[in-house]
Amino acid sequence: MARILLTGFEPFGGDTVNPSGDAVALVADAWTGPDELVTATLPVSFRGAAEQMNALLDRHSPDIVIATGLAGGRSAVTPERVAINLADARIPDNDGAQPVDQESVPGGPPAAFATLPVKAIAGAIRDAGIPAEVSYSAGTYVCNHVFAHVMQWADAAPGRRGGFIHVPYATGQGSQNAPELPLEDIARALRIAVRISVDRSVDIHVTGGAIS
Ligand code: PCA
Repeated sequence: MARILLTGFEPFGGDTVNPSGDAVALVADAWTGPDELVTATLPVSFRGAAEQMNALLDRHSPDIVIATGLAGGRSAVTPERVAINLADARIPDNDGAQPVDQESVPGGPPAAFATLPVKAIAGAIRDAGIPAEVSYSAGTYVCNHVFAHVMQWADAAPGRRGGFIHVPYATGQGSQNAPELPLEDIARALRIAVRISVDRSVDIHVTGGAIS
């Protein structure tokens, strides 16, 4: 039996809702096991989110961590392939902090790959009729920052795996004609991501990648 930590985020940047936190709550409500699921909603704060994530990792010692957040404007559920060690905030976080060109993990490597089977996850979500694709940039804001911390933890000991999934706005929540998905589909996609991550530690060998 695996223990999975699944997190979402609070609203930020003028939004009153964040589909990542809402979808994680739906997954938690309907979870039937047998694997153990721990969920949390993180603050959109560089300092607070990293501190809370590190505390959750210490407290629960999960086998697998899947952190999730909103990428408003994306039309698909996007498992992220790589975390970069860079915090460069276009807007202040919810605490008013706005780091520029700082390392997320001081002294850490410039980048770290997710150790979730991102191609298999994207494929399985698409098979369920929900748009999904692997992404090669989680940005340089709080999501990437948390992702970098998750990967520092995951890469520090054998048997730990981690990654990040960005989700679109949920229906009725997108601003300025931004693409949206039903919240229940986002939750379904996250359930699939958990299942695939538990079932396979090695990704499928299929072509992928992006030109830009
Ligand atoms: N999305 C932001 C931070 C919190 C969230 O849900 C991001 O992509 O960095």
